[in-house]
Amino acid sequence: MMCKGFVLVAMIAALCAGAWAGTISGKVSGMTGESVVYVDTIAGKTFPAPSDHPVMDQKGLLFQPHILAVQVGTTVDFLNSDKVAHNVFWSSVMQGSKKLPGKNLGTWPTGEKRPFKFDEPGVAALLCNVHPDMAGYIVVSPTPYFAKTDKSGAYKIENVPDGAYTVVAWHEGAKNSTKPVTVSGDTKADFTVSK
Ligand SMILES: [Cu+2]
Repeated sequence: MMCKGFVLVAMIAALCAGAWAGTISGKVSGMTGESVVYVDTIAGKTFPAPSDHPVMDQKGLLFQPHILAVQVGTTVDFLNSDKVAHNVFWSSVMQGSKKLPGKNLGTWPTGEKRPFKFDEPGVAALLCNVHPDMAGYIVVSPTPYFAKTDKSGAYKIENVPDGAYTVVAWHEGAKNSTKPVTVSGDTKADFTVSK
């Protein structure tokens, strides 16, 4: 009796989980390389800031990774793994066409890292004033529902509650591509980006 009851509860739980949690997957095409796809701000919803600190490294005279996607509220640790001093600055944070102030974190030697908390969604184009060729991006998603594509443009965002959203595809040097997506279980959304 108890055993049957447990099985029933487990089945209901499994059915409910299937109905509530979906994925958004698809492909970003039009320009080559990685993009970031994220669910835009959801009216009336906020999310607790993540406690993990992803690292943006400066290594081999490159920002690594070239593109780092994080949820709003995340503290990023900027690390210098090179033998030379590096600087980190961004001249603005772009929210679509809206420009928020930038930041200069300063210049520091090998092995040291400096944290910075990204409190606003948007995109920070990272530069180093010691090495003008260095460039990287922090893409700050307003929601926890985001993913970086692979090099072919394929992406998958997991654990998105069923519902209607605006989904944005960001690509370096392109205009944002935005579309409404209604998530119900496994949902497909493809994007085309252009300059
Ligand atoms: Cu540098």
